[in-house]
Formats: sequence, structure tokens, C-alpha cells
Amino acid sequence: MANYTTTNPEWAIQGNSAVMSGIEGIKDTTVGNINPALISGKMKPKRRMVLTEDEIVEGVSNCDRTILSRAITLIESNSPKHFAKAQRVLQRLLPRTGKALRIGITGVPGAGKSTLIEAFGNMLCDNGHKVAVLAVDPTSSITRGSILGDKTRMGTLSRRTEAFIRPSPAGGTLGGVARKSRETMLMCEAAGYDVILIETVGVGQSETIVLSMVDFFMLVVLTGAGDDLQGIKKGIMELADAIVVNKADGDNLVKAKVTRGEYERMIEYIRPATEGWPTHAYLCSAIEKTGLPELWKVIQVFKELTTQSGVFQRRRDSQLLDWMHSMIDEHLHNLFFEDAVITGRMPEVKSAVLNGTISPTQAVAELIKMFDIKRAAERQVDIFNN
Ligand SMILES: Nc1nc2c(ncn2[C@@H]2O[C@H](COP(=O)(O)OP(=O)(O)O)[C@@H](O)[C@H]2O)c(=O)[nH]1
Ligand SMILES: [Mg+2]
Repeated sequence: MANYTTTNPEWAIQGNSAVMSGIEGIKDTTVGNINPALISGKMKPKRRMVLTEDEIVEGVSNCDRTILSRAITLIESNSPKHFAKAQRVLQRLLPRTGKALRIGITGVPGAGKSTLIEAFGNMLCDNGHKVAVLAVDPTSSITRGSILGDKTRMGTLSRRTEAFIRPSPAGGTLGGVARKSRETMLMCEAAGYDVILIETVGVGQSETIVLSMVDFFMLVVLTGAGDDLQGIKKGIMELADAIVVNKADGDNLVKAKVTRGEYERMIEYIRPATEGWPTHAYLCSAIEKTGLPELWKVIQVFKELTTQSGVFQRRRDSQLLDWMHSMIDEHLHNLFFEDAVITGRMPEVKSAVLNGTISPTQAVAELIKMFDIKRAAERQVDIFNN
């Protein structure tokens, strides 16, 4: 059996030529640059070696960051074979998950989320925590690159051994990004990261995905909110467990205090995001690193209070059931759209709809009639047992 993936692995995301490398430390094996140990057979080219299920489970459990990266790559793979393997790995690691504090961070682009995560993450590492930073950006397959910028913004943190930073999966469907992000989070927990910081791009549906994953959700805002609320929808404020007025430094400090007061007044009219937890606005500066210990304290009090009241666990429980439901949706969706009968007839039906020969509703009715769910399920590779 082939032990090595090719330069264009089958799991590469369709239409996306950038494939993240797995293991670092071995130079490209171009002519003249070959490690003699490789030729003599004394050393295996680790970079391309396919890891066994056991190796991944063990590597992740021991917080081997290289293996963790590869486990996540497996989760992000769109190949059914890799999906099945990732699921088996996850199943075995599941008992190690759930112990981290999951914090979501949203806000308009430029609010300072990445800078804040860098400062906050460093502080937590200094305090003995292990921090995993994830990003959720469902548009990343279109915009690309934006998330890589974030990694440079987190320069210090990314070099720390106590930290692990992973950009958003470029996932195609929204459901795909959601599943991959959640499972990536679980992998990080299994590796022993006890604080998970999840940045959303703050546009589109990234907030919804992150909200469905986290225990504590914070909104980072800029000073000078004024009347227009910086385009922040009231809906997002309703989801926040804390509003963080960032860039409260230098000449901006006075303005930041005013902004904080404005948000405090607005919050009064909004139903709290979490039962029994009053949302407040706080000041901080990611650059000067002020207000960060206070913010951490707030999050800890939140955890304590909601754990006592049972709200913490209830939120996690409902998230789990929601995940399950969305997975069912996704699975049924795939069964239908990947079914040979459906894909075979689809072009014809599509053009009939475009020609005005049949209505979209009629088209759906006919496709559903053609779709034999039992046979479709049989035809599909048995992804859960393979
Ligand atoms: N003065 C000041 N600038 C900040 C602060 N935090 C972030 N910035 C700047 O704001 C800009 C956007 O920050 P970034 O972290 O990329 O924002 P994001 O888009 O929300 O992730 C960058 O130029 C940062 O240097 C802060 O606390 N104070
Ligand atoms: Mg950012």
C-alpha cells in the first residue's frame, strides 16, 4: 500500500490549490538537497508518511502539535476515506474533550480582535494556561489570505509552545465549515488546550457558527460608537456576554470611557445573552495590555456563576444536540446531491427550470420522486464504518 501522499493529495479542497504542509523540519527533497539518511533508508521521510489511527490518537493526546495539525487536516479533508478516519480518531479522543473554556470573539474588521487575542493569549500562557486559537471564516475559500494575515498579527503567540494557532478551514459549505471548526476545537481540547479562543471575521454567518461552539461570547467594539453603533446590529449585541471597548489607550482613552458608558446604557434595553448573567461593557487596550486580567476575571466569574446555576451545562447540551441536527441536515443533503441518479438528471432538470418548462417546485417534486433514499444510502460509501 502506498505510504505517501502525492503533491496533489486527493483530499485537497476542490478549486483551492493551497495545501497546508504537514510536518516541518525536513527540507524539500529536490535533487542535491536530499538528506543522506533518507537515501540509505535509515530514516523515513516523515513529512509525507501517513499516520495510523493509533499514532494520531497518541500524538494528539501527548499534545504533539505537528500531529495535531495533521489530525485537523484530516478533519478538514473532503475525502470520505479521510472523513471516516477522522471520525474514528475523534471518537477515541472524545473522553478527553470538553474540559476547556471556549471563548468566542466577534466584532467588525479592524476592531482589534486578532491583536486582542494575541495579548490575551500571551497573558493566559504566562499564567500557565494552554491556549488554542481558531478562526472561523466561511468566506475564506473566496477571500483566502485574510486569515493568514491574522497569524502574523499573532506573531509572539504563534511561537509559544503553550499556544496553537489554526486558521479557518476553507470549507465550501457553511455546514462544512461549522463541522470542521467544531471538530478542530475538540481535537485541540483532546490535546490539552484548556482555553480555546475563536475569532470570527464578524461578517456573514461566522457569528452564528462561533456562537454555537462557545461558552462565552464577546463583542469587541471601537470607540466613538455614536448613534450609528458602527454598523453593529442590535442582534449581535443581544448575543454578547461581554462588550469590550478596545483601543482604550493614548488619546483614545477618554473617548473609550464615553463609549463604554454609551454601551452600558444600550445594554439596559437588551435582553441578556445568558440567563442570570448581566452583560456589561469593559475597557481594554490590546496594545498596552490593559484591562486584560480584569476581562479574564469576568470570564471566570461567568463560568463559576453559570456552572452553579446549571446554565453552563445546559448551553453545552443544547449545542451538542444542535450539532447533531445540523449534521443530519448535512448528511441528507450530501446523500441527495451526491446520488448518481440525481447528479445524472440534474443538468436536464436545471435547464428545464431555466427554460420555463417546469417550475422550481415541480422540479423539486420530480427529483425527490427519482431519489431513492434507501438505495442512495447503500450506494454511498459507508463512511461511518469504513
Ligand atoms: N491603539 C490601539 N490599536 C489597536 C489595538 N488593538 C488593535 N489595534 C490596531 O487595530 C488594527 C486592527 O487590528 P486587528 O487585530 O487586525 O483587528 P481585527 O480585524 O478585529 O482582527 C491594527 O492596526 C492594530 O494594530 C489597541 O488596543 N490599541
Ligand atoms: Mg483579525
